[in-house]
Amino acid sequence: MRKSTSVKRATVGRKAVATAVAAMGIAGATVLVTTGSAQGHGYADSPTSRQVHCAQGDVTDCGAVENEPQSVEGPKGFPGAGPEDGTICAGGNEGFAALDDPRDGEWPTTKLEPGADHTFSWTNTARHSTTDYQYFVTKDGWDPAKKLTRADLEPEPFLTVPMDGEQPAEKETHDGKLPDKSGHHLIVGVWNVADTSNAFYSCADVEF
Ligand SMILES: [Cu+2]
Repeated sequence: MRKSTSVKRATVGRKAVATAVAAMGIAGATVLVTTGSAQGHGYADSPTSRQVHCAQGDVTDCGAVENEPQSVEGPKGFPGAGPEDGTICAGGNEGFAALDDPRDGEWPTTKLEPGADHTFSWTNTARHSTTDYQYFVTKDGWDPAKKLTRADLEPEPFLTVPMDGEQPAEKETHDGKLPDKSGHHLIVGVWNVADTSNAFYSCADVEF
């Protein structure tokens, strides 16, 4: 199910790493104080996640995540463990609480065809040894004007990509099928790191 990375994309990815590392020199101290976690290291960009909208500036007043969309890291084990309800999109980080603010349901959405093939992608600025990637979707009747809770999500991920401890690519892609849904939903991407107790969380607003 995994797609190989083209040379061109890998080059772009490497440039992004250099930029992120440079930015971390400035922001690193703040990161350690606010989250206590290691500098971090990846985000979902297809479908477009909330942290990408914030980093690109098409959504404003997001706070710290605008400069470090790759740092939305929290405890792994979702949904049994992991970030608490209402803090899922921020990976439980108070400093990134803007990601859980429902903004009256006005987050920009990516238009998707229900049940269609989709290439999910992540930009990884540190290529942690990985257990798997998982993708969850909200249940029918989810209210986009409320903060996300576990009970809002279908209990099983609609896509799991096992990695067996492998390192992901800088531009990691997963071919899968979209869930058969209609209307505004949230897709929650979870990157479960193999050799730490953490995972990375990315919420994407979509319109089927
Ligand atoms: Cu990291």
